[in-house]
Amino acid sequence: MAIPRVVEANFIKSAQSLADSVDDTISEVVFLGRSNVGKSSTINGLTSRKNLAKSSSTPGKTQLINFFDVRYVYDEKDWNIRFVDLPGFGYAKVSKELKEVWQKNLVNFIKHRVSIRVFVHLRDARHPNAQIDRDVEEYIKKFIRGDQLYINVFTKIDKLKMKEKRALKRKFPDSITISNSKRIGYEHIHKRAFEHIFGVKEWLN
Ligand SMILES: Nc1nc2c(ncn2[C@@H]2O[C@H](COP(=O)(O)OP(=O)(O)OP(=O)(O)O)[C@@H](O)[C@H]2O)c(=O)[nH]1
Ligand SMILES: [Mg+2]
Repeated sequence: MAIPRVVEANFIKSAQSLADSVDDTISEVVFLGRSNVGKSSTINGLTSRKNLAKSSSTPGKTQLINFFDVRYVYDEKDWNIRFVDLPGFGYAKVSKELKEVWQKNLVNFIKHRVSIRVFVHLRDARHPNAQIDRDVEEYIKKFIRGDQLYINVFTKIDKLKMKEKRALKRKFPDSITISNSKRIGYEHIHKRAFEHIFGVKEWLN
């Protein structure tokens, strides 16, 4: 089955808050989740670019809102989407004051940015019931608009045993599971986002 293919991805800008973000004319997919869950790695994996978004084993690597323009080709046509890499929530190693400013900017962005069409909530497959993630899911679902989609994506699936994978799928049947180290699962994110944003109903063979 033909799936949308990323042919180009470019970093556009880092912003501190909604106010200094880029224009809001392109549909956006935002990647949010706890610090170190793999947000930046997932953007790199989806775009097949090693260092497009800066990833690191040290939590708190991404400190700003980063915008990337992504061009897909599907059905011999170009389709444009913007990916947004966000700082992780729950990162504690900065001053309390700085942490509060970050969280305020982040919350304001996800609530009021009109061009967000898809929320990709990345969660660590090893800790599927983390309280902070449950709180974030509940929080987003309180203000999500009718034209926005929320998806649970479990990262680091390579760390699970077969039996654990099956249990995770049973508990979260609508979720997507991926591994950035094994580079698996990306087609499900591409398809789900694309279907929602562009209203694709049937996929080409
Ligand atoms: N085994 C495994 N490691 C992963 C996976 N995804 C990311 N990592 C590793 O996890 C660490 C954090 O990845 P990042 O992509 O920087 O995480 P982030 O969510 O962007 O982190 P912050 O920017 O700090 O919020 C890095 O060492 C990655 O190599 C995965 O699917 N499997
Ligand atoms: Mg990051």
